[in-house]
Amino acid sequence: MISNTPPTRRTVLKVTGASLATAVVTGASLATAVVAGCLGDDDDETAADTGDDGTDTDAGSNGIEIEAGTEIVFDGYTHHWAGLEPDAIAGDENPTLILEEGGEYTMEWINADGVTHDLQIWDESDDVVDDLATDSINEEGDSDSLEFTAESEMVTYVCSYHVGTQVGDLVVE
Ligand SMILES: [Cu+2]
Repeated sequence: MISNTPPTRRTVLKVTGASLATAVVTGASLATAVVAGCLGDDDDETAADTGDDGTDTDAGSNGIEIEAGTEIVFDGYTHHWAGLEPDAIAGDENPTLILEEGGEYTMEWINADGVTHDLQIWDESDDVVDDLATDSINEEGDSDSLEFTAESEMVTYVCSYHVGTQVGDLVVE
């Protein structure tokens, strides 16, 4: 579809927008990611821009911005965290969450399969941040939650029993 777009004025406008890396992330929509991706085909200048934004574009296509003060809720399954709330993550498996640094959040999980799980927030060394770890729960339907202030060192939310499957990324910015 982008091939129908004259690479003139529109491109200039888009490049201006894309230069705000946060704009891509803020959009957090597939449409934004597609626009950013297509920019790379237009000319060298925009290709360089897109290169800079490569990781942001990926985060934007997968990551979901969550406003401070939001209660985030997951169903905990052995094979993934299933988003329940807010609506933006409903039905998503292990969604990447983009949080506001310094913002207060609640993250709740519900045992959805009767297997033992917990919920922990890890830094890049796979260490628990600020003792943010719930109890282990093996009763289906039981839940626990964490309340925390988003910090940049937080990089994953994970079940310590199923670190290979039940893990999602946190982007704090
Ligand atoms: Cu688990």
